[in-house]
Amino acid sequence: SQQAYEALSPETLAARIGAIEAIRNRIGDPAAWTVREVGDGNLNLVFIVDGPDGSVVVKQALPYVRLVGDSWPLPLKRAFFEYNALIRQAERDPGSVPEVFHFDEEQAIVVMEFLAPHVILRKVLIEGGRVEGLAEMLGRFCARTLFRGSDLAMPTARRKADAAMFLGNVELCDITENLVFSDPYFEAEMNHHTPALDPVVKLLREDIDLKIASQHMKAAFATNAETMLHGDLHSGSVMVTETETKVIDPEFATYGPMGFDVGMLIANFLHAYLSQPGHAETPGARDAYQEWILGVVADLWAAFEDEFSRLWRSERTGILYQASLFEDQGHARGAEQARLERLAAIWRDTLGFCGIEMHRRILSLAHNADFEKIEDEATRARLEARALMMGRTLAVARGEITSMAQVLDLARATNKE
Ligand code: SR1
Ligand code: MG
Repeated sequence: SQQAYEALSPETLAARIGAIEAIRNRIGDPAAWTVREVGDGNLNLVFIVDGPDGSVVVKQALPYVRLVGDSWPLPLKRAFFEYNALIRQAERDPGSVPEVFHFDEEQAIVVMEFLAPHVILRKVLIEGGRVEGLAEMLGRFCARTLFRGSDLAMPTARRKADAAMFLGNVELCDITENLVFSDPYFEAEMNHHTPALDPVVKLLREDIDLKIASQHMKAAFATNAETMLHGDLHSGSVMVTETETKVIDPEFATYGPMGFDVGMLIANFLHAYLSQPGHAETPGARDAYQEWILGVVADLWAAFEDEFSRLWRSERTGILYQASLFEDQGHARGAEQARLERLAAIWRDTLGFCGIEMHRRILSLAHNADFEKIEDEATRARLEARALMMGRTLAVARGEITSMAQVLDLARATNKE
């Protein structure tokens, strides 16, 4: 559009975008649209627009961080990164993300498929709901988008162009670099935590090994431009029905290490697991539900490994570990050994990122409803302390934890402390 940027409102939306054919054709006459603003995230405006023939979601970036206000400006360009990530994710894992119908860079607007009756996964996990195929879809999504966005699969000139473009998402990377990797470990201005956690927080902030681990993970995030990441893959970025899972909100997309997305996702499942005693009513039902969550964590990693391995064997068309290098070793033994070594490196990173994400959602600016919704402060602090201690072990001992069984045992032991 030629008009200078202006934030939409439910009152102005139909007049502002009603003439766009791609939207009109899909949902019908703008004179009959009804518009609701439903954004409850930290950054953007989100509208659901219902027309006579259907509905769409209109997402618009604001020039500042919604959670904080206009004292924290944030570039509109994040809508460009979100749009570009969405179309790549749709190519690399068809059906995994909402379909995009229209993008307007100047107005920072992405118009996309309205997912219904999907709800945010975090809400489902807090309420004890289950989703068929959740782990498999998420594990496959990670493997496909991470593998196919890297030099394992892409023509390297395209990967380099994409890396250069997505590394331009500087301000959102800056949020992650500060809020995730540094703020939890000192008294940063925007931090907040449940007051009864003070002694545990003191312990963590005096922990040299943990500080070093967090900075090693930050170095990996900031400098290892391995693949296109979703960049903010937590349970608030996943929408589900009882049988379907979709991934949304890749505005933090950047080029970074594969373990980042997987680790963040697992951290959020572990928060769902460890916060359950603050939500579930009956211990029997709670125990079974917690075990279901751990099953999701295990199956997610297994699905990631399986799909990554399948792609490794069938789509290794990039400049890395070329098949021709290994041809003289019967049954491509060398390529298989290399695959296992890559997966071991991703696993170690995954644990590191997971531990750090478990900390930042309790100590930094942006928290998780999983714990925030626990009204009784003493209960919340007790459960959050467990998550902090588990996060510490994962981050610091990431090189020694070599199996998922160890992670699950650690979660079960932590849940009893
Ligand atoms: C200021 S933005 C805070 C957090 O919200 C987003 O969802 C990201 O997770 C970010 O770290
Ligand atoms: Mg988001």
